[in-house]
Amino acid sequence: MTRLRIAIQKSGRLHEQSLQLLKESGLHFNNGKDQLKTQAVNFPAELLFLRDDDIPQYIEDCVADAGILGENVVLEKQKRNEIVLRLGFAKCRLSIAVPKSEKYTDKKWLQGKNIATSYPNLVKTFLKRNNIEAGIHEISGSVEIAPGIGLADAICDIVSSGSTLLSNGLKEVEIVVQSEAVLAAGASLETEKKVLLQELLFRINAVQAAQNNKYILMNCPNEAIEKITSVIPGMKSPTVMPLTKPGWSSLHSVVNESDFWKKINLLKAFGAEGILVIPIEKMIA
Ligand code: PRT
Ligand code: ZN
Repeated sequence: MTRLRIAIQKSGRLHEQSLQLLKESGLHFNNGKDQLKTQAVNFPAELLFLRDDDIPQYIEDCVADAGILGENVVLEKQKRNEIVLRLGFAKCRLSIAVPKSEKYTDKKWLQGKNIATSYPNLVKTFLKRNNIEAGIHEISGSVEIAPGIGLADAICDIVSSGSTLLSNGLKEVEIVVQSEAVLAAGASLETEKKVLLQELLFRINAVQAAQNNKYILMNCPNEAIEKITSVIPGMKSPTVMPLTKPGWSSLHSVVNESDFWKKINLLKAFGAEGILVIPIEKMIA
């Protein structure tokens, strides 16, 4: 039986959310974090637990068919991987940082300097794009201490809140790439695996759409129905049901999470009352 082999991080920042996303997509696994791999009980898939840095090579070598990992790692490793879907979690950026005391005005500051990083390929590309020649000192961890111990003039590392830079006396000066968790897949999957990957993508899309939208219901005077519909048209159109109170209806629709607070005031102004907002589990257009 053909199984889609999906690599996820064994432990670390991406592990929990990767597993959660697959679970919400309806894939159930016999728990297996301590194992190397585990099979889904209700979908032809197998999970491989790996270090995130190893996933691109496993995908290129067809040991894994797909993987969930940081875009930063996919871009750095330059293997035959295709990003098939952005997953919206583990957002961060790969940035260049210099000691706070430095007067950094523009990229020319980097000319002739030494940059410590775990991302030599991405730094190389960035320097080339900006016509800067600088040394790259590749180290695998604790990059942020490099300037302090005299190993480098600047660093290029992952930043999310910025507090690591701050506590090491550094300031972020250039963003090299933005990143988030992505689903990557092999460049030439066999047909049966492609079909399974499409099924997985369909399910993840339904989960993502649901997370971005809310089910909304409210009571409203009948004369407001048209105006409310123009604000929250929903998937096709809202559902309207009469209340036992004459002249009033219950209106049900779907609203995008990001617009919600903007729209709620409008709905109230149109006369909506008793507004309820409910999470959606899956959403298929
Ligand atoms: O063991 P394994 O090799 O699998 O894991 P890892 O230690 O290499 O990776 P891990 O678990 O730290 O990160 C996995 C992925 O999460 C990264 O490749 C990024 O895509 C993403 N991610 C998101 C981050 C961060 N946010 C992040 N803040 N990865 C690392 N950091 C580190 C960063 O290196 C720095 O040390 O956190 C520090 C900065 O954080 P702030 O909040 O202080 O700015
Ligand atoms: Zn790693």
